[in-house]
This record gives sequence, structure tokens and C-alpha cells, in this order.
Amino acid sequence: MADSGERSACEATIEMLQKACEEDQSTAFSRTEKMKPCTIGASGICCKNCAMGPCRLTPPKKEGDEPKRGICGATAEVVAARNFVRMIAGGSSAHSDHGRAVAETMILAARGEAEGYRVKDRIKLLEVAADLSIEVADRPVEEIALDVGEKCLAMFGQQEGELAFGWRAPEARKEIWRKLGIFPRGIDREVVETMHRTSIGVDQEMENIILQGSRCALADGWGGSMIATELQDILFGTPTAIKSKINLGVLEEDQVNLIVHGHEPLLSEMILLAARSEKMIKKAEEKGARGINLAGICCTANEILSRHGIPIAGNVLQQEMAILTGAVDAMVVDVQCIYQAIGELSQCYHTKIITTSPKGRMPLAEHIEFHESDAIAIAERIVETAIDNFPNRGKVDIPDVSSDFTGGYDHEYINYMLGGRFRASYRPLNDGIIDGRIRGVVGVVGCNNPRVPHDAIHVQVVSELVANGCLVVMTGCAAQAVAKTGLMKPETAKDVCPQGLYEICEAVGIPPVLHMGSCVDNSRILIALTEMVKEGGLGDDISDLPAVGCAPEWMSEKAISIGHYFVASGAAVVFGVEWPTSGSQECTDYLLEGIFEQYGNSWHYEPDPDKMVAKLLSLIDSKRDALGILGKRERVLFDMAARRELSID
Ligand code: SF4
Ligand code: MSK
Repeated sequence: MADSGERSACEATIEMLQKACEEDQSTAFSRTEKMKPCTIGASGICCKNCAMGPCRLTPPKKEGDEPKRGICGATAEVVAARNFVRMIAGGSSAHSDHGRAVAETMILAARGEAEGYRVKDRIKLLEVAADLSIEVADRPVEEIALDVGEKCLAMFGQQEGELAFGWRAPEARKEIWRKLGIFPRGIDREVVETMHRTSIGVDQEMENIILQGSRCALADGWGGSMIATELQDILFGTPTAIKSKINLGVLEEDQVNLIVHGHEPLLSEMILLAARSEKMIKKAEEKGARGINLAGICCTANEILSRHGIPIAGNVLQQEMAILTGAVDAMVVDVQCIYQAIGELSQCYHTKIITTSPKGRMPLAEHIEFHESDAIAIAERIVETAIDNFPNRGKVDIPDVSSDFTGGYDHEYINYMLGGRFRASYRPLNDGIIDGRIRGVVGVVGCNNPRVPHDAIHVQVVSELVANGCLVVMTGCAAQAVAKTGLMKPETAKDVCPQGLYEICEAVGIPPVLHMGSCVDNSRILIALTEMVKEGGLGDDISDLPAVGCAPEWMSEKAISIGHYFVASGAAVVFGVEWPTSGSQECTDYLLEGIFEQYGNSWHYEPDPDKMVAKLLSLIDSKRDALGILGKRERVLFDMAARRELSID
């Protein structure tokens, strides 16, 4: 296997990769070296949508050759567009099914049928109820919560009309959606229609296929994901700034280590309650442990970090690393981003993998099915399983690597911090952008992908953006990569920011990089962008803002759905790694350039981190120029010495 230091910028991961090598264990990193990607599939021009194929529509070998067509006659651009929007449908369905589960839990909680769940944020409930035109005056909280839950659940099966949360978007944006005919109707409807239109012999016009992809992606961002975020805030509390720690060093040698991994906080919130109960702590002590240490991986980690400050053991590529420490007594998983490989790996160490969702079972795992109606008892059973496994530990190797950071910056909290409790407002942010102290806002989101060095591109891109005066907001595994560097500590601002950005961070008490939560919480960024438009002075639409989205190390279909809902909402988006339609020049040109005319912005692809930073800054500056607020500025370039400084703890 290649030098571990080339595979990851994270010291704890490098240490565990060396251990994996010594103990001859397979990881996603080693499997990446053995599994070369199929270049035809990776470039989006392999169609297997019917049994006449699969058809591989590789470009003509020489000039004058006829372009290949599928057996049904499909062209490369149609196949690439179909594959692209099927990725959107996959991503949208994942986020949205998450949202559906939260809506169902809220209904149960409101009816008093889900012990342990209750409305925690009444103000947020009233705000959401108002947006959904639900009567609130003189009504008990439970009644309002029931109406909100039912109305949100109905959005999944809505057949006609406009998705209610879409009405939150700026007026100019809604008009674009209406003109293009892509204002989403029901969430499930858009996913189903996308699958139908891309099956053999239906939609055979590239642009029309992409339009439906946009409607499906918008149903995710302004639908399923937004429902998940809003209702989770109501049930579990809206996040506020909170300190925590990250990396494998948060595991404790003398405590029961229980890791929650996956996406939905419905279970992890209950596990947290159980793990903190005296009954469970006593049981752990009886087994010789000093206590119970709960930590998270992936987006579940982001959810319980944001609301409770629970430490994060690592991001998606560290799930196997955590097991390799030999210190994880149980890893409880629900849905999304859980590698099947952890089942087999757990057999070589003592870790118990516990699956909990009927939607996500795996071999070599114990299944303890989770139901909201009996959540506390099930959570206790899971915690007990971890406790009982504590005495079975063998050799333990916990890397002594962890970093402090501050998370929990949702859009309401940013609003409050900027303006204070009595004059909460985005005005100071907009003014900071207008007077040039903040060059622009960049949302850096998405996954890790072992096809590129783990965490390294996130860290380089974000550090350079900050050095060039950009405020960065982050979610998902990307946020966890950067949390390891110190850039998410308010006190770091003086060392890494230019004067203008530093003044704002210092005055408001924020770091230059804000952790905004999990993948579904990208919907918070949509609201923050909308608030900036409504505040005034930066144009009439999201497409006018000096704000860009970026996913440097993406891998999931969910990232494509997120990227596309940002583009369809008016933001430019830059992706790294691989461009999924690169086998069709026509489809790629359309997504990277052609759609600008319709949406006011487009996708961009740039895998090289240096060029990615240059592209992000030039996109921001072009918007500043159009707004008439472009001051002359040199780009701060990072040399090798500065790069070395970016090594992660
Ligand atoms: Fe081939 Fe057309 Fe079938 Fe796709 S739908 S596999 S291009 S015949
Ligand atoms: S967990 S979707 S690897 S961000 Fe949301 Fe991380 Fe990407 Fe999964």
C-alpha cells in the first residue's frame, strides 16, 4: 500500500493505517488501491437501464467515426444526463427519507406515543407553524406540533401545487423556478418521476432530463432536508455554539466506548439519555469501566455534537480506523455511509456492530431494531450490549490525537450573534461583505473519498479561503476534517485571518470557519443565503451574492443532490475528485456552462486544490464586480512551508 502519509492528512488515521498494514487488515484505503475505477462508468456513459445493454457509449476513436449509440438509440449526452439525475434521485431519497422519519416521530411525540420525545424548541415550532399557515393562537404545543408533523409528512405525497418550504426562497428565485416549471410539488413525486423519466424510452432530451433533476434536487433541499433539520430542531433543540473535541483520541481506554454512526439523531438522542443514566453508569462500573464514553462518526456525530457537544471520533473514512483501535465496545449504526466492511473487521477486534434500522441490516452485525414508540428501552439495551462487551477487549491502541473546536452554528444562531438578542440581523454580515472586510461566503461541504488524500484537500482549500478573507461555513465530513485543524476555534482567527475578517470574527466572537451541522443541515445554508438576500444591499437573488458552494472530496449521490439544489437555487458550485458526466462533452458543457443562462449560476469542476481556490475566489470576485463592490486584492498564495503548517493533529 502507498505511504500512509500520502493517503491521509490526519495523523490519527495515518497511525491506524500503519496498524492495519502490520495486522494485514483491509480498509477502504487499501481496497481503493486494488479497485481501479471503471473509466466508462465513472464518466457517466454506461447505461444499464434495460437488459438489452449495458451499453457503453465511449466517444468516437477518431474524427469522422459515428458516435456510438445504445441499442435503443440513446445518445451519450442522454445517458450521461440520465445517470446524473438518477444520482440526484438517490441522494434526494436518502435525505428525504430521513426527513420523513423525523416527521413521523414528531407526530408520535405530539400524540404522546413516543416516550422520551417532546417539543424542546417552542419558538422554532411556532416559526415553522407560521410558515406552514398553521393556526397557533391559544393552542397547546402538542396540537401545533401534531399539525406541523402531519403537514410536513403530507409534503412527501403532495401531488400538485408548490412545496411550502420553497416559498421561503427569495421572490426572484421562485419566479425562475415557476418560469422553468421546476418548483417542486411533492417530494416522493419528484423522486418517482425522475426514476420514471430516466427508464428506457421515456425522456430523451438532455435538457429536459436535467430540468426534472433540478426539481428533484430542490425537493431535497427545500423539502426533505429542510423538514429533517427544522423538525429535529423542534424536537431536540436548535443548536447554539458549543465546544467539543474531535479525532480518535476522544476514545477512552478505561471507559466503555460506544460510537453512534450514520445519520438520524432519533436514536442517538435516546442513546445519549440512556448512556447518561445512573443505572447504566453503575452497570459499566460493575464491569470495571470508569464510565460510558459516547462519541460519533459521520453525520450522526454532527447532529449530537451540535446539540450536546458530544465528541466526534472521526469522519466517514475513520469508521474502520475506530474499530482498529480495539477500544470501541460497540458501534451502533442506522442508515447511510456505513461501510459493509466494518462487519468483517469487527470480527478481528472485539467491537460489536449493532444495526438498528429495518432499512439497513448487514451480515456479521447484531440487529436491535429501533422503534420510536419504545425508544428508551431499546436505547438501554444497546448501551448494555456495549457495557457487556467491555471486558472482552484485547490490545488497545488509541492514537493520542484530538483537537478542540466549537460547533453548533445554525443560521438562527449566526443571526443572533451578528446582531445580538434584541436586534438579531444579517446586517453586520452584509455590511462586512459590502465594505470588503469579508470577501465572500463559501460553503464547503461533503464527504471524504479515498481516491484523493483524506482531509488534505478540505484543509488546504479552507485554510486558503480564510487567508484570503472568506468566511467559510461547513457541514458533513468536510466540517469534521477542518475541525481537526484549529480553524474552528474563535481564538485562531487572529493567526489565520486578514485584518478585516479578523475584526469581524473578534467583534462577534466566532471562528472564521463555522460548523453548521450534518448533511441535511445544508438546508440551513439555503436559509442563511436567503436571509442575506432579504437583508438587502447584495442583489435580489441568491445568484447575486458573493457566495459559492464547494465539495472538494465528495463521493455520495447525496453530494450531487446537494450540489444541484444549490445550483438550482442560484449558487455556483465547485466539485473536485471526478466529474460524473465527463464522458459526454455535450452534457458536461451544459451543466458547467449552459445552465448559467437559466439559473444565473452553474456547476464547476476542478480537482486541483490550488486551482479550486483560484476558481472559488474568482467566482466570488465576479459577483462583487457585478455588485460594484470589488476592491483590488491580491490572492494570498500558500507555498510549501505554509502547506506543511496545515498538517492536522
Ligand atoms: Fe442500452 Fe438503451 Fe437499454 Fe440503456 S436503455 S441499456 S442505452 S438499450
Ligand atoms: S456522512 S454523505 S460521507 S458528508 Fe453525511 Fe459524510 Fe458524505 Fe456521508
